[in-house]
Amino acid sequence: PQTVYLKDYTPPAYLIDHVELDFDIRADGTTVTSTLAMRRNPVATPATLVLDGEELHTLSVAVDGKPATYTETPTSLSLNDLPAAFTLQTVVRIQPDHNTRLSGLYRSTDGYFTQCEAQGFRRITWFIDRPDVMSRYTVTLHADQATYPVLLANGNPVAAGAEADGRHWATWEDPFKKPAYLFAVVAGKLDVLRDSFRTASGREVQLAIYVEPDKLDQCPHAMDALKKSMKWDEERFGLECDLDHYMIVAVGDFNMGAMENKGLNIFNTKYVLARSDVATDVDFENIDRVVAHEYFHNWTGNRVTCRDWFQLSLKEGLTVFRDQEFGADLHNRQTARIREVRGLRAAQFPEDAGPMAHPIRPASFVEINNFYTATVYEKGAEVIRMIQTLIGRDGFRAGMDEYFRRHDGQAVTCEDFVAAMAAASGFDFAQFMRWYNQPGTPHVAASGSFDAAAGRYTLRFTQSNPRASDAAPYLIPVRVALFDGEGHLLAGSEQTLQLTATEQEFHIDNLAAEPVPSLLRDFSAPVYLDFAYTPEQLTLLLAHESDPFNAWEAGQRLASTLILDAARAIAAGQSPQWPDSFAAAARRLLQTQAQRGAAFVAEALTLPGEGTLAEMMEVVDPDALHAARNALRRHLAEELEGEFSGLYAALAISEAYAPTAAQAGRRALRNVCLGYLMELDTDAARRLALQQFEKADNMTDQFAALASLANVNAELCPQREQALAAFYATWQDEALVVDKWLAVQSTSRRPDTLATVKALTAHPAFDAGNPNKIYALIRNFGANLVRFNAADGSGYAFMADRILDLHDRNPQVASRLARCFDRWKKFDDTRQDHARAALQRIRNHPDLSRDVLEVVTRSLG
Ligand code: HT7
Ligand code: ZN
Repeated sequence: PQTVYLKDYTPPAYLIDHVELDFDIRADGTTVTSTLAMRRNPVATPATLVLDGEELHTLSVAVDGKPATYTETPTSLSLNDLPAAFTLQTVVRIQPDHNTRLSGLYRSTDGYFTQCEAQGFRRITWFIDRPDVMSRYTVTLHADQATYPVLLANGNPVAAGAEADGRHWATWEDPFKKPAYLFAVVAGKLDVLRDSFRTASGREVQLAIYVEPDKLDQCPHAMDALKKSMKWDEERFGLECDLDHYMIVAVGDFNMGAMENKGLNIFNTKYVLARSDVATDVDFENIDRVVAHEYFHNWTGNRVTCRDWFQLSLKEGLTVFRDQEFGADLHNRQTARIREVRGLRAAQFPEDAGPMAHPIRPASFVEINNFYTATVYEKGAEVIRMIQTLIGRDGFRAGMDEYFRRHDGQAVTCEDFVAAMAAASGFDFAQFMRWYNQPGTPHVAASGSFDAAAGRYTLRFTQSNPRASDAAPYLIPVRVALFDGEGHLLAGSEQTLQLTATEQEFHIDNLAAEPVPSLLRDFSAPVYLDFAYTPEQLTLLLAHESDPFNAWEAGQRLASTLILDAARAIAAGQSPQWPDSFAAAARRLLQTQAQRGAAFVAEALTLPGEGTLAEMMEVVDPDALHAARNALRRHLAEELEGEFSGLYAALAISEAYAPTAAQAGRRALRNVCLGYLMELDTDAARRLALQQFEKADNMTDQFAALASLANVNAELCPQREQALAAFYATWQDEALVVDKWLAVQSTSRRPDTLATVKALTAHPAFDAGNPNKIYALIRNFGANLVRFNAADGSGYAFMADRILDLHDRNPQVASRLARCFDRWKKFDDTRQDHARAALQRIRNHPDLSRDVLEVVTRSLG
């Protein structure tokens, strides 16, 4: 397969001013008639017109109304000798009912849906399918009226009517120019929840959420989130909705989370449907964030879009940053930041250290779908956050204003964005641009020394990039503060240091005694930071640091050291040792929950994940690591049983369920307590979990109880069997809850998890064509460090089978599964041999999809 390079970008030879599309949707196929008003691009060198297409059956091609001569390959249609401006009409037949890739126009249970980002539009009609070709669209849909009563497209409805044979039609017009990836149509039998929003300038926007029949009672939260997002964007960034109609359509078959098509967002049901008995607090919060994310794209992505797909982080990093800020304002800023960093360390840091490492703006790709990654999204958001840290919130807002003033209606590059920020703030971002172009997570080693005579504290920093040893030094903002030995913040010590060189030092004067430095507060840069903290210093920061992130971070550092030491001991056949000080610090944390907030304490008591810890090991021993982490959990449970039981009782909520930050925090901490009590492996704890499972009036508590029971590895655990069976019996008709049931089994610690997962692939609950089911059961198993990386290679072999089973049917999802192998080279030789064999078996498969081939080739490389 061909590699595409950023350096080869050239402007399109032709532009398309207007697109008229007619969809004749029938059971045996859809006929798409496309009429394009085209002209030569004045800034491009004249060339053959090459249109993109995939799985299209061409019926006719005409230029200015006359049949045209053209050359067709499976993926291109070329025409020569064209006038400067002309109308190109093509008629194609497509088969959405057989489109299992869920890209282009495809069938799902309740009708027809589209997904065009990144390159799905070419699966609908011949087109110049690239984001810098922006056009106005008029779209007409024809379909059977009884089966598909709802006909939607981007923009505004302009006309509709009935046709012969019980069919009907509707025409939509989008007043905004857009790239083809933002195109969408829907034809289905759907219920709708309607509302409206009055913008700051007084325009009325009609809002609608379309869902499968009988799910309207699960829509109000998403509608609420939409209205909150619209208001927030006006208040924080002065950005108003430009549309008359803003529609969200939920579909159960969807490769990713949601899609920001102009005025017609299409969402995975997972990010729309919620009711307290079927969705957890985390689900509610995710819905807020994803609804906001897609809405925010209307400005950062749609009004100003990407010049080419290498610039993907231009819209995604910025929009993730915006949805993070919205989520922090709406819920809990402290824990939002902690969770963002937890997620970054679990997914992006390993990616940046593995075979798929790439800068937030990649220099090349084989398949663009492989670059919708944690790096482009989450590290991209961290890069935007660093810009805000460097120029301040007001400077950042001024930069955003300048960005829209310069580029509204254009397809631009990351340089354009940063140039607007520089112009508005006067800050020099030349060195900062390296964050866009270099892969890998920088390592920053810091050390401190105190000159008592001079009252001077010196902080020394060295930065390196193990993934790219030739990488030039980054501009790294490091937020710091100093504390005295009693944990008091030293007045005036809070500042943002700018690291710019490989080695650098900073002096802080007028100090009476050696301070305790708190470095990288609020996680001010996406780096690994090493500092030889003593356990006492970390305990002090955990108890006293006023920056919640760094207080949490101190606890994570303490726990990581203990777990990694314990893993080494276990591997050497010894018992782990736990200092009394750790349980004592945890006890103090529990005692301060009223002041510090339950949500914070819940996060602080959650140990670093196995994946994050594995990154810190030279050679990963998943069994020892798993045993060590669980042993520390058990140690805390034994030491703090009384506290956990007491808090569990005290945190019960008597008022009606609401997914508020306050209630969610209490539930989170209460369920952390339950989780620790379950580590005791007692019948009393299991009965408590079963009681919570049975009595819960909300999914958060029911699911937390189920998850803890699902881990029980006793010969006989009636509570476990009872809860799993009851959960499925109750929720088998709620697809998203069934996903939870699958996930809780595939993430289980139990040694028989692979056998369970295999058995579940044959269960009626599983559907090998549905991405949500595949992610719930198969990808979650791939993230189960100890079970996926079983020493006998059985996890790898199973995953290879699933990938080969799926690669042709849905390459995007298969390719995401292939990413489960990313870190295979960090394991011992035996595991590596098994993983290599599995990867080679995949790679050697004839006609392997481009998506999977790219991932597997890089992995083996
Ligand atoms: N911009 C959207 C990306 C997306 C996507 C990409 C490839 C394949 C399927 C997809 N579905 C959605 C989502 C977002 O970031 O808002
Ligand atoms: Zn996005």
